[in-house]
Amino acid sequence: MFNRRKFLHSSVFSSIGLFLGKRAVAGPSSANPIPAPVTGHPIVISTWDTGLAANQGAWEVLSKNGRALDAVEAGVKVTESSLNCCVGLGANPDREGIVTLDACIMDDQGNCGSVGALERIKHPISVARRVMEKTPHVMLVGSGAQQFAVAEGFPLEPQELSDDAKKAYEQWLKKSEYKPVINIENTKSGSGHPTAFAPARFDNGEWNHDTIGMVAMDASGNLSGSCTTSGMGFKMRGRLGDSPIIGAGLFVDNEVGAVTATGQGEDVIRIAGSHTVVELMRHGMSPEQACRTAVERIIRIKGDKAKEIQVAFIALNKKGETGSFAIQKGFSYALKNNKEEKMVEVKSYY
Ligand code: SD4
Repeated sequence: MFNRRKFLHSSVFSSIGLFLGKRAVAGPSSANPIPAPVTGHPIVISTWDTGLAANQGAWEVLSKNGRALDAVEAGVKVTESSLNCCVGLGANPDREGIVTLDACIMDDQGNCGSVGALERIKHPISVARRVMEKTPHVMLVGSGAQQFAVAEGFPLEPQELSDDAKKAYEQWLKKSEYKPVINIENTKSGSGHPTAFAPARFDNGEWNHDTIGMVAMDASGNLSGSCTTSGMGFKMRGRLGDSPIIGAGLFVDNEVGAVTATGQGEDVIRIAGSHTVVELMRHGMSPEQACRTAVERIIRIKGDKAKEIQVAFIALNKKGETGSFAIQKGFSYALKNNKEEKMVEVKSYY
C-alpha cells in the first residue's frame, strides 16, 4: 500500500533536514531522548481479566518473533470469538436490541484503521486492519463498513442475540434506564466498571466489561495496538465511544509508546485520552505517571461527576515498561512476557 506517512517524511522532512541537521528532524530534545527499544524482549498487555486469554493468543505470534501488529490482531480475536464474554457478537445490544461493534488497530509506522457501528461481523478488528491496509481511509462506519467487510470475504453472521444478551436486554427493557451508573456490587469481581446505561452484566456477574484494548512490543522492539468493543450496553443507536477512535481508545507512536483505554468512552474522547498519555510519556513521564495525569485531567473536567464513571488507561513504553491508572478501584490488566504471565492490580484515584 502507498504509505503517505513515509512519503511525507521523505519528501518534506528530508529536505528540511538538509537545512536543520539530523537532530532537528529526529524530534526529541537531548533532555528527553527517545529510549532505546528493549529488543529481544516481547511483551503484551491488555485490559481486564479477559486479557489473560487474549495475551496467550498474542503470544503465539510474539514468541515466534512475529510482528506486534499480527499479535494484537490475533490476541483480541480470541476475545471477539469468546461466547463467554462481553466483546463481539455475543455482547449486549444497543437500546434497539441490535449488537453494534467498534474496533481499531494501529501499527508501528503510524498506519491505522477503524470500524464503527459494524453489525453481524464476527471479527471487527480484522475489518479495521483491512481498512488500514486496503483503503485510502482510516475509518468506515455502519452499513458502509459492513459492505466493505462482506466484499473482503467476511461472512455475515445471523442477526440474533446470544442467550445471555437476550436475557440482559429483556431485563433492561423493564426499566429502560438511560443513565451511566457504576454497579460495583453487580459484578462478580466488583470491578467497578461503569455499567453504562444499565448493568453490562447481571447478577451472575460474568460480564462486567465490554471492551478489550491490547498493546504489544515485538522482539524487534516495534509497537502496535488494538481495541475492540460492543460499546456501552443499551447505548443509543448510532452511538460511538472512544474504542474506534484513533487517539482516544488507542494510540501508538513507535518512538515513544502505545496506550489503550477502557471505560466511559465519552470522557476518554474529551481529552483525546490515549494520545494524551503517549504525549506525556514523550515528555518524560513513566507509563503510570502518564496514565495518572490523564485520569486527573478527566477528573478536573468532570468534577464531582467523576465519582460516577470509570476510565482506565494502560500504557507500554519503548523500554518495555508498563503502567496504568484508573478513576475507580477494581481495574486490572493482564501482562505477558518471557518471564511471567499475570494480572496487575491498578491504582485508582478513588
Ligand atoms: C465505550 N470504552 O464504548 C468503551 C466501553 C468500555 O469496557 O471500555 N467498556 O465507551
